[in-house]
Amino acid sequence: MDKRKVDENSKNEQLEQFSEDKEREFLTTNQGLRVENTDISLKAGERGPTLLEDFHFREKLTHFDHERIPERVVHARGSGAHGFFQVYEPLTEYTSAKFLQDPSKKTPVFVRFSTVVGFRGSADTVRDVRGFATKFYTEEGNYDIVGNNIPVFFIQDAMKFPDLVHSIKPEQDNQIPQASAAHDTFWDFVAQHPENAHMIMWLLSDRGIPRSYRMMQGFGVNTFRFVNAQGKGRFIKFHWRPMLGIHSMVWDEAQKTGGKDPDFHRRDLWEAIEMGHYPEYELGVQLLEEEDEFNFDFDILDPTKIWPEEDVPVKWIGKMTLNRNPDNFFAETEQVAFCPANIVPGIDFSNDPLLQGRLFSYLDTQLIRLGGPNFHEIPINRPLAPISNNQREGYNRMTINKGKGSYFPNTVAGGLPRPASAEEGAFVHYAEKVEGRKIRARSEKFKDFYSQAKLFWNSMSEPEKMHIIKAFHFEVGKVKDRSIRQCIVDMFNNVDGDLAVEIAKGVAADAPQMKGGSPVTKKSRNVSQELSEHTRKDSIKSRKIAILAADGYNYAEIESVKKALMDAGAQADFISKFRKMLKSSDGKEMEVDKNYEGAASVMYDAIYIPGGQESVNILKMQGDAIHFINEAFKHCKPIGATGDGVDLLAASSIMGVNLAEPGSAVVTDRGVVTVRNSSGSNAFNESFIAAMKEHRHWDREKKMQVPA
Ligand code: HDE
Repeated sequence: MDKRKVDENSKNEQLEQFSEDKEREFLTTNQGLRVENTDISLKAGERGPTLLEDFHFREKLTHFDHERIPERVVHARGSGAHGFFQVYEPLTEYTSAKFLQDPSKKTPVFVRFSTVVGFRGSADTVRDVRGFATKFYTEEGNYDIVGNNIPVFFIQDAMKFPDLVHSIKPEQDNQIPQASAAHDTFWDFVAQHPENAHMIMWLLSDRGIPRSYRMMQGFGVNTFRFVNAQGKGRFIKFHWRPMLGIHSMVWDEAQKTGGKDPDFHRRDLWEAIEMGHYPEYELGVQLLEEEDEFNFDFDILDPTKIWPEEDVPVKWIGKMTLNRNPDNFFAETEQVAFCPANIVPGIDFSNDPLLQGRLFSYLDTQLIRLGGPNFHEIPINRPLAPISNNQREGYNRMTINKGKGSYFPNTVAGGLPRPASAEEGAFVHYAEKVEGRKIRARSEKFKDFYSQAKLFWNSMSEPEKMHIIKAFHFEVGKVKDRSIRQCIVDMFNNVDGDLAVEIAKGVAADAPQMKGGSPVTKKSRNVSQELSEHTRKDSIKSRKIAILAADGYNYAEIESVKKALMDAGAQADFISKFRKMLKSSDGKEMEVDKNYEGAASVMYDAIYIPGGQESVNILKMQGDAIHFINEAFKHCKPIGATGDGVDLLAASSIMGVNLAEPGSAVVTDRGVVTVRNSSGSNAFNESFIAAMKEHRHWDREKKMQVPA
């Protein structure tokens, strides 16, 4: 009988054993000694030298001096959350993994989202791949899906990872730029590795600047296997899709947010969980029969390729809910150690050469980062399944192994612990038949670098294409070496000739001498973020709205709009020049949440301007208010105005958009929703909320530039 049991609360209960919030009355040393003073060091006389004898002073400083551990070599900047995972139906046909059998079972999880390139203190909103790593604390041991928000990778073989990372990190002479790929060494690397082409298309698309960790997909990237109890294996790829849909920022916004609120994604995740808007993601798998391994025009082991969903549909198998913020960032989010080799029976690896290298690298990196081989004993990393083996000692060993048995086989401990059989729950490697010569090579199909890059390009909507071209202009435009810029234009001419011409225009390079391009004409719907069926636009839950007003605003209008937004699960901040009580035209008072110094349009998903003649007249004279509106417009965000508030829009730089006339019904034009007489009117609220569900109104971008 397998006595291992796990439920939704198991991990929290385990963590609780290591948590400390009691016995806090007196300050003590690490030896438990109560101290009488922790502010002034022990000295020989009031003005004399500090004494070595002051053990409390020395302990306090020594501990402080050692507080830092090395940051992750990649994915240093991250944010974590606890939650649980529940499978929709038993997956017995495909896998024997126990946490995928019982829909009533809730398996605890810890997720860490991250950027890749930036240092630990870098901004969240940079253009980058996002990490999406999940640790499932299953009854059979920890299982980790260490994925990204982009389904392919830069390189095909783990051997190249150090080269890739060295090239994209800040340059080695001056450590510039921070958290950015926009520099010579990275694009030099790209130009010399055509296998990057597909990944670059994804990275320069809107996927590289997600609106929120709660609104991005996740992918296992590498090919894995499901193996059922009968030993039948199938190739799989993992997918996560957020229940809030997939949404992004615009580039100008992402850059400004990096300055105004570098913790934007961390705060967003934290606040959503605190408010009870628990982020949810469905887990899916693409399943491929072994007999179909060679039926594709790409190699299914190549991590620079997707399996188009039209060819291999995703089966959605369960849902993850993140419902608890960590208690201590360092103890949990910083010390959590993920590893793609953390596996359970029923799931297995493939020969994907990137994955094979990853299986080695993660454990190796923890040895230095977490200071030795016992990091599995750190509370966040402890499995819920009991650990029992003959590994001993090492830095920071916590477990007190009793008795004399520390080897196998033994007689001194009754021969225990002993290996288990498959029936007893042991992991038995999938008995894949492998033969070959020792060579440094990869299969022929790995060398098709451009077909899927073209598939990606074909699948983009018009706004998405424009964003990608602009991203090339930004990234490659920053490259100083002309020959590298030219190489990039020539490289992407192999993807699409028109794209190459457009890139060349913005980066001081020559258009290709002859327009080239891959002949692929196929599209794949879900590759596009805008057109994807996973991009849901059915809710404004947890979205943030800025209400701009000054003394003399129309109280009734604000109340009506605010209530409608709250009812729909959104939040509103009242913003004005000063943080104070603002008086409405009819003498009511409302407290300002943020002043213009502390708030910016980039922190909000939409803005609303209420009426009130006096308020609008004041705002018209405030550059900050006008800038707020222009910038939100430029970033394609929904803007609503009622009553005299419409006059403020007219006074801004927004042009070419229809605004409501006195007496007219609600007007919605490119996400700008206006009405002149709205007190108590639901029509405005409904239209404004509908505009917000769209997230962004890209049709503004083409012609309507505003100075902001
Ligand atoms: Fe990682 N990666 N990686 N990676 N990776 C690390 O492990 C590595 C790759 C990913 O929140 C490191 O603990 C190699 C692909 C995530 O803690 C390190 C290769 C994917 C995280 C490492 C890859 C990822 C890491 C650094 C190429 C998506 C952060 C710190 C073969 C499927 C996990 C650490 C967290 C972290 C190695 C490529 C995802 C050095 C050698 C592909 C989400 O071990």
